[in-house]
Amino acid sequence: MTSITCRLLIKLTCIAALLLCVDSLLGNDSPSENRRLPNVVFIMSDNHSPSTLGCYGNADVLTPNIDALAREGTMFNKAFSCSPACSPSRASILTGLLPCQHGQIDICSRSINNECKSKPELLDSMKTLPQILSETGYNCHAIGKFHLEGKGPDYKGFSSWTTLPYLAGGAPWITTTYIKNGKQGFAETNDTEFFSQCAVDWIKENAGAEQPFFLYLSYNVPTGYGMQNRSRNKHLEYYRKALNTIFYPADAENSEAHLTYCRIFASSITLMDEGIGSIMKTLKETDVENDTVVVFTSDQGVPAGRYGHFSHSPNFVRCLKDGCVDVPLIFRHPKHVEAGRRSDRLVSHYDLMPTLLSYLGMKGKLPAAPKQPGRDYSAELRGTRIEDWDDTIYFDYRNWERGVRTKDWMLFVARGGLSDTKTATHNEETALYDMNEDPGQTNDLSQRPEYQEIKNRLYRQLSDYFKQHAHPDYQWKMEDG
Ligand SMILES: [Ca+2]
Repeated sequence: MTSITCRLLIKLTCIAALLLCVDSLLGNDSPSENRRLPNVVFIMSDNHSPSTLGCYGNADVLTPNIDALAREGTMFNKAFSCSPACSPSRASILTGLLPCQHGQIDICSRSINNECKSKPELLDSMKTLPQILSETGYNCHAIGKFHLEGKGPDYKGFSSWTTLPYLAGGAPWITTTYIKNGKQGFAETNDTEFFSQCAVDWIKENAGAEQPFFLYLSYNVPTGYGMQNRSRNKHLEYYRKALNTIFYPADAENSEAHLTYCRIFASSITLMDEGIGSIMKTLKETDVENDTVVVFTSDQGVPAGRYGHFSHSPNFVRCLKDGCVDVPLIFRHPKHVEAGRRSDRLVSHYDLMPTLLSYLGMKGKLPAAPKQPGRDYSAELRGTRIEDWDDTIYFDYRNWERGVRTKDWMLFVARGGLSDTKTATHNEETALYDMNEDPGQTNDLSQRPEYQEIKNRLYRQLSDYFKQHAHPDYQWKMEDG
């Protein structure tokens, strides 16, 4: 028997297994109905806080297609990335692990010092969501920004891809240099439109296959204010007329420069939204709309004027506050995910992999090691409020800053100074916020005597958590508080 025949037999066996078990996995009441596991279209924007989406309350930015996803699906009001930077967040989504576990602790090829260097070999040794899905019979395809160190998309579980050069965080935006299955190509089109078209074409080619698919579509917008070239975005003219004040309730002044940034930012979101609309139309036309779970989120947030900062401006900072780590999160799967539901559960990107695997009936496929930080909130997708959910999440940035957030409190600890203070005054610095009284996180209580007890309790909680989870190379010698 040839190796090709062997692979074909294994693939057919996987598909047969999927067909047999799908009804019980999805909780379907009619087990005689012979259906396969659903496709998954995972759509991710770049540097995109929920505040610039209509469904999250923004009245200025046009996002009719993302708003429709929210209307027809379940939306999370309190979803967060565990890092404020692209590469670590993406690695956490793909592995279900904290940066201190998967080793992609900062943006590609950047480090503060030796202790804060990413470990590509560690990331490559971690099992990824597309690897697990492909082993279970899924056809996994990646489009757009990849931005991970180590080996390329094929080693992360994708059988085909059209992405930016793997380490590239951004692009010229007006044209697209891409890597298609290992070979470089060039397109004379705005890359948002290019990636949308790639997704539409790929779905058309694969929707009729027996094999379910996992499409990972990673846009590289809206990214930073003012980064996209304005000449190729057809929506900019609309925002020049319609947007006359900066759209965020920001701490930044309503200057012409900030307004220009906002218009470019908004037009890039609307262009992406238009692409998402064409993808949804394609799912419908290819008759797989009801058999496809669509997930929309972003890799992490962006200040967007909050704290007076605009991403990638000269004053650019990353921090662990809202505006840097808050993300939109929407799931849509007709007749399975409850439509119009809003969940207030506090969830992190590291919860996504266990949730999706559980939703697909593959909870047992979660890797046994390293210790999984993620929790399964798939019941929330089915319309059940999880009463015993622990509304506590953790943050981890470049082995330099860590944080814990509960419903009531948020504590940051940084070695050498917190990012947003910009000054390193001593070896370890903390900030504590009362999330009920000060949801904007402007009043640091960490030095106030009356808050020492809560600060110390959270500090111990944070320290214990990272002792349990961090790779030995990323262990801190945190004091017990
Ligand atoms: Ca990003």
